[in-house]
Amino acid sequence: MFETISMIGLGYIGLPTATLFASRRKTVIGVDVNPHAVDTINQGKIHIVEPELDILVHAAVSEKYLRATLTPEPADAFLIAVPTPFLDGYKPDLSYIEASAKAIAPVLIKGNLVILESTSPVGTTEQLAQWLAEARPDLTFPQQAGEQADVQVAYCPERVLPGRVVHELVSNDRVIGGMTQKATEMATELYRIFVEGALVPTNARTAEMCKLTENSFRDVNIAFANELSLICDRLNINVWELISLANRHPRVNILQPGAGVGGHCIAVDPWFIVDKTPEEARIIRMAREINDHKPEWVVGKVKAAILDVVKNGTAKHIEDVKVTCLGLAFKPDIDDLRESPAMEIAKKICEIGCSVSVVEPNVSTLPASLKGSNALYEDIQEGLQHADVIVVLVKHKEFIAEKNKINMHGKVIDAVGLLE
Ligand code: SAJ
Repeated sequence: MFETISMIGLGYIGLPTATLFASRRKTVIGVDVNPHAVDTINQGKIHIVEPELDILVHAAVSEKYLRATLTPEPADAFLIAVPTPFLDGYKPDLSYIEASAKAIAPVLIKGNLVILESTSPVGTTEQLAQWLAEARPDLTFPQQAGEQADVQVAYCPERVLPGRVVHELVSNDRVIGGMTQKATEMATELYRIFVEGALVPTNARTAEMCKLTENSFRDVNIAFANELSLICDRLNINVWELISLANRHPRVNILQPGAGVGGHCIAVDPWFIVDKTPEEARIIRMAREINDHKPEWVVGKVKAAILDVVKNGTAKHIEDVKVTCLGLAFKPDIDDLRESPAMEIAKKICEIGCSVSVVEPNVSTLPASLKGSNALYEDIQEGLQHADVIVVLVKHKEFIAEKNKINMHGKVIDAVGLLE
């Protein structure tokens, strides 16, 4: 039934998904608005960093199962995996989904299946079907013709972890939320092509909420850990020891406090729930606020440590104090600096006017957003040398290896429990 599959959006989710269909000998047409991505993929290379993906893309392109293009072409199924960021005031921005709907509408034919994969506020799949119907009054869609619709529409979110995308796309269970029973059945058949995990049927709205719920659950739990870290600091208790003790209870499993919550998912998705139900989503909103406040709290600790150094006479002026930031990525052992609380903290430390050294073993130079600041890119040994204050922002394996050395230096503000 599905021989030609079109993937709209060839990013962190779209490209691996397209490639997995291609690896099962389906003809895949990948569509992206970025000419650089399209060219790179057509050369059998990748424009993103993800283990195993380069080999798969190379094979899929050279065997002619995968091809990238800027404009959609007819296919049996269309999957949309485009960004859904938020605008000012945490309002969801659905413009990429709308643009995708308008781009594929002209090539839709009777019997097609359209699947939305992008993380979206509840009701977006219905909105997508509406955009498609407006563009193609000659075809019927689920909101008009239900099971008999010419084009069926479903919501099927991914739940993969960056760094493990290829493996998790195949093995994770997947929620399949059709706007109709027919859409759910068609989407199940489609994903069965490469998914080995369970394909669990539901409706589109529940599937949309399920994705948001998973990431909000994690955000609320991290907020609990971050709040504990503030409470323990005030009460002079070691939060890492406290959590490890409490976690010995058979029904307690507290997550780890950190420098804040970064990435493009957990720090964004809960706002989609808050936006729809602001009065009810109280704990979800507060968790976001607690996690967003954590970088500022860490900066406050650094400021206090700098003043201590000046007061103790180790340095005469603030500009003579060397602060070393260990880690800039949004989580351990990756090179992704976007939406990173560690990065936000490093920038704010630069504004204090002290001398700043940044150590990030996963990148090779000072990141563009720190260029023009007083930050200096150093390796771990240089960074530790003459450091008056060390701020541990990410638990990279390179830092764990130097734990003892870090502990011996100056004043350490350990936001991630590296020294524990
Ligand atoms: N973090 C903590 N403490 C913890 C765990 C994480 O502070 O105990 C921080 C990390 O340092 C990082 C942030 O949270 O800054 C998010 O990292 P993460 O590893 O929890 O998650 P992501 O954003 O890489 O991926 C999440 C995953 N969702 C869940 O675990 C519920 C992934 O499965 C989703 O597919 C992904 O979001 C997504 O695309 O939505």
